[in-house]
Amino acid sequence: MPQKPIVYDAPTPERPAATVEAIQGEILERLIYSVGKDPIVARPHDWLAATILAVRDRVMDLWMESSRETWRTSNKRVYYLSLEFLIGRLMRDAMSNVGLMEPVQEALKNLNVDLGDLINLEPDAALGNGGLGRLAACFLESMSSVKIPAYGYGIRYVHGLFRQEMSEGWQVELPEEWLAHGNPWEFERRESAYEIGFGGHVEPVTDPDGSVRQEWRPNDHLLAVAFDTPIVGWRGARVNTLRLWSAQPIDPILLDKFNSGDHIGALEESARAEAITRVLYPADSTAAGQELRLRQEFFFSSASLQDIVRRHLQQYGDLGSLPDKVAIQLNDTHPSISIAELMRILIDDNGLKWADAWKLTRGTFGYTNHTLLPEALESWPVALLERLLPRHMQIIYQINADVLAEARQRAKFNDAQIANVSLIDEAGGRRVRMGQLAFVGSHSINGVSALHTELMKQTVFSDLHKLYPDRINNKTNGITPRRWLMQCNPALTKLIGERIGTGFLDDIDLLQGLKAHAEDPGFQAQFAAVKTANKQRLAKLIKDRMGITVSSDALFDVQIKRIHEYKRQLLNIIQAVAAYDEIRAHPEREYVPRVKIFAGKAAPGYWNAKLIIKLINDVAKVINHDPAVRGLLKVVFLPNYNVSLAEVIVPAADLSEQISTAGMEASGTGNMKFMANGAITIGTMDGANVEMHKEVGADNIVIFGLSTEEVNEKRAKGDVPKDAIEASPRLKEALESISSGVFSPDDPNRYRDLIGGLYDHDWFMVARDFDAYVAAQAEVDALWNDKRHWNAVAIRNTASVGFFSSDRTIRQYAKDIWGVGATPA
Ligand code: B1N
Repeated sequence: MPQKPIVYDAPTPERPAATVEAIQGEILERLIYSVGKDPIVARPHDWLAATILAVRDRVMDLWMESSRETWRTSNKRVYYLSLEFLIGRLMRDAMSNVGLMEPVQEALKNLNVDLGDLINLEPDAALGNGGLGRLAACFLESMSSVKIPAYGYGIRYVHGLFRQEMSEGWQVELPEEWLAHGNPWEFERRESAYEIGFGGHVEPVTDPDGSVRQEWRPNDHLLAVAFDTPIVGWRGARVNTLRLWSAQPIDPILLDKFNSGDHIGALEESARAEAITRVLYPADSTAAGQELRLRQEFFFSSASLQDIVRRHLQQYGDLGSLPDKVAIQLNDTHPSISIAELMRILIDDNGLKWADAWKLTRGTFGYTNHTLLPEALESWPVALLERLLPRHMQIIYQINADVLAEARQRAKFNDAQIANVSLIDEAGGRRVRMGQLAFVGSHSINGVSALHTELMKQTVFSDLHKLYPDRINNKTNGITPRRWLMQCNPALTKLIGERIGTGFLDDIDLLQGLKAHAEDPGFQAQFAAVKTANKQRLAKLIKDRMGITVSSDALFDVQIKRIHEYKRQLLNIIQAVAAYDEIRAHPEREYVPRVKIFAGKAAPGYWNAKLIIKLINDVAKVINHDPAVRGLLKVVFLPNYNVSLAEVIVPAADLSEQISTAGMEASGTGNMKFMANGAITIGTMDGANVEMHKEVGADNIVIFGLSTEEVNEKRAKGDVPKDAIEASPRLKEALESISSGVFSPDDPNRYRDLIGGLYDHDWFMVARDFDAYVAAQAEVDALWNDKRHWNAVAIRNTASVGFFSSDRTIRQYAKDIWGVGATPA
């Protein structure tokens, strides 16, 4: 018997104003009644949990109000599907966005607890690898801030991105344990569970009316259970939901096996199911390729789609209005099997006709591409899809047949073009190309910077772009200024407020007002003093963690990001070696004291990336201990880079290294964080650097190196790097010292192949860009020596960051792709 729903429409009980007293009472109440601890014996983790719960209660009020409003107004909802959400800590973000920082701090002080200590105790939610996952986290915060009804959908990995430790300079990966102390932010929703199938076969079934339809009979089932986390926007504008799926067995224990004595076998199903959401794949900008990864992708796509369709039917009762009420954004191709899954749900489960289902599907999906690197473009063997998702494979074949017919008939494509747009890659074992699937199943395909979007049109999607010329559009990435300026740099935020008023907190473009003060010596001195204090904090962290003393008077030169050959940490460290050689060869010259700071993780299977980490550490050991250097140069590799470490490093940076090979970094978002915090960028004309150059002006950024066209030309011509090396004695000397073992006396051949690659092909143009990079660094030195000029440029960077707010990005998605309202800028 279905139960009559209980309708309760009274408002949430009023909560007292957030005074220190009230908050103090609420924290104590949570400590006693939710954590179950007496204040006398409570340990730091208990206080953390109690504080989060008290903050969460206040967020809950807004959360209820937000979801009620969406039901009431029938506004369109946005669903952001992403295999990664690199959120970091949540407590400070939530407190700051709802204006609880001060009362909580005071309340805790009265209870003899330091808020700063608690903040540092909260584990990072590291459910992402790098930029793509962090972008999803910034977008969630912005969607709440500009009042878009939105849900993030992803996976609740038990283990987020691995913890990185160093063993004699080598990266070692250890499991990450963010859930070890429980997670007070999340709500388990046992009632929101969906069955997910794999394998089996497809059967035609005849309906009573005589029509035949396909039915998928999976032979392997498990459950997706929802865990919800509230995401609160700036000034509590709105609270949206991040819904993460956890895999659980349908039968937690197989009793017949247990009873027959097979105690391990009885748990087999449980272990197999839970394996799906156990760990995040640690590959960034490469396709993982294993079956478990495809299972993860389908698992969370299917659960999300079932949830979306259920909610839509519950509210509207029919699926014809799907594109009017639902926008689904695919964060790269990882969730793109969703397109086939929605088709299956519409046709097989709900009886729609193919053509109608296809129209609804395309009207609903948008796809964001984040990389053009060939090794990152996902494709799955047809045989694997046939085995795991036989019905989806059928649907993909049918979609492909339709697209190819259209390409031949309407666009008169030739065979090469047909092969290009086909969803099936026939070269070397048949594979399904997920990029092509995502493209044809979406009404909008966007790149993440102006340059990247142009390159999409010219390269991977050139023929699909010819077939559907109005689909590709650009949405340059952004970062949330709340986390990446206000929260991570409160001193700078305060200073800016004193100078131009606090309006910029709500309208980031008002930062432009700082330009008028860029040359003001008084303001410069204050700006520089904030930077110095941030540098002292980082210097202390470096001392505490690494035992290395660095001076906050030195130029802090920072490259923090995933380790990848195209990002060219190698170029940076070779320049350090060249600078080291020069200091020793010419002790009489004047040098700008520098600290080169690196941090970043390497994919566990990416040998050259791991070797580059080892090289940085080997070089650091030699340079940092050589008295001839006289402290003019230090090299530091900070282990275990994550969001929280970035929040300390970014505000302390003088120089931001954004030096990828032109054409290879889709956007970059670290570049924007540094800009906000008044670091000057040294970078190539790549990704969003191009737009930063435009926004801040050529005089306020140091650009060097080959352009995308020049890189392509050199690659096409088979130009030899040897000439560049022979022409640069500095480079030659540095390369020879590295490859001959000067920095690796214990294993002189360690870097022979790595450096050999530069002589051999130099795919990433390290040798070809070297002299230009050295010249650009000399420009940086000259700027540093003219402190008034330096400070003016730094201030202009902060002043120009407005365009790179993720609020701007999200408003553009809302208007151009999703067709939903947002609060105006
Ligand atoms: O996405 C970021 C961009 O700012 C970066 O330039 C881009 O490199 C990054 C497979 C990726 N692209 N592709 C990935 C991540 C994980 C994975 O398993 C690919 N990450 C990016 C945000 O747009």
